Amino acid sequence: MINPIKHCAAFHDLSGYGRVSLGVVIPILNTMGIQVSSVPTAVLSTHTAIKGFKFLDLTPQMKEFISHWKTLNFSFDNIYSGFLGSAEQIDIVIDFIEHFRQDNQLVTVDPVMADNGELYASFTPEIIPRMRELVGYADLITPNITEAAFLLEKEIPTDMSNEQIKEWCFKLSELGPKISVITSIPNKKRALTSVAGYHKDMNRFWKVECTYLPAEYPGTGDVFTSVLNGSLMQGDSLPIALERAVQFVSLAIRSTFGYQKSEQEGVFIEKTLASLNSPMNLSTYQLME
Ligand code: PXL
Repeated sequence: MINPIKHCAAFHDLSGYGRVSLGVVIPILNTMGIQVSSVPTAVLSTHTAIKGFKFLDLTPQMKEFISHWKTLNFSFDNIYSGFLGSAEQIDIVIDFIEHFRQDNQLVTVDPVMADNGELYASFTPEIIPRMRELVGYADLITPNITEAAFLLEKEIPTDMSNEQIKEWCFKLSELGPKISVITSIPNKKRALTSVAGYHKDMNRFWKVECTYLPAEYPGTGDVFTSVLNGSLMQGDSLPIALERAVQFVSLAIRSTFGYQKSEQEGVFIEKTLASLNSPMNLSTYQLME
C-alpha cells in the first residue's frame, strides 16, 4: 500500500509561549503535507531564554508513550528530534530509532543545546558528549555554529573560509550522518550569514548565503530544520531544500522585523506558512568546490 501521507515522529518540547519547538514543527510540517505524531520531551511555560521559565521534564512519560506506541504497529517515514528535556532522553530517542528503523526513512537530529556561544539554560555540559552519540544515529543533522563547535570540540569562529566550512561539515559527517548541515555560519567581511551542507554519498558541499538583520529570534533554528526536513521528505534535493529553508526563515524574520514586538516571541510564521506551498522562483545556492 502506498502511504498517502508521510508520517513523522517528532521529539521536541512544548513551550507554552514563544514560537519554538513543537509550536513551529507541527504547523510547518502539516503545511508541507506531513503528519506529525509528537513525543513531547518537556513542557515549559516559555522557552528558556525568558527568565523564570517553568519546566516540566517528561522523561518518565516519554518511556510510557513509546511503550504504548510499540504496541500499535505504527511506522514512520521520518523521525525528527530537537530540544530534549534531559541527557537521559538521548537513550530513549536512540532506542526509538533502533526500534522504528525502516527503509526509505529520514532520521533528522537537530542537536539543540546552545546558541551564541552558550549552552541553553536547562543544560549542563554533560549534554555535549551525549548529543555527539545521538548524531551518530542520524541521516541528517543541523547544528548551528555553536553546536557544531561543541560537537567537534573546536573554538567558535568569528569568520570562516570555504575550506574551513567544508572541513567542519566533513568532520561532522564522520560522526555518522549522511548529510551534515551547519547554520549561522559567520562572515566577518560582509553582513551575511550562511548555511552549508555536505552530502556524503555525493561527496558534494553546498552553501546558501543570506543577508543578516540585527535581530535574534528564538526558534529560527527549529523553523529552519523543520522546512529542510519537510522539503527533503517531499523529495527535494539537498541544495533546493537548503534554499527553501533559508528563504522561509528570511521571509519569516523580515515579516516580523518591521513590527516593534519583543524578539522573545519568535518569528511570525502565521503570516508566512502559506508561502511553503508557493513555487520557488529564484535559487542562489552555490556548489563549494
Ligand atoms: O529553538 C530552540 C529551543 C527549543 N526549546 C526550548 C528553547 C529553545 C531555545 O531557546 O529554550 C525550550
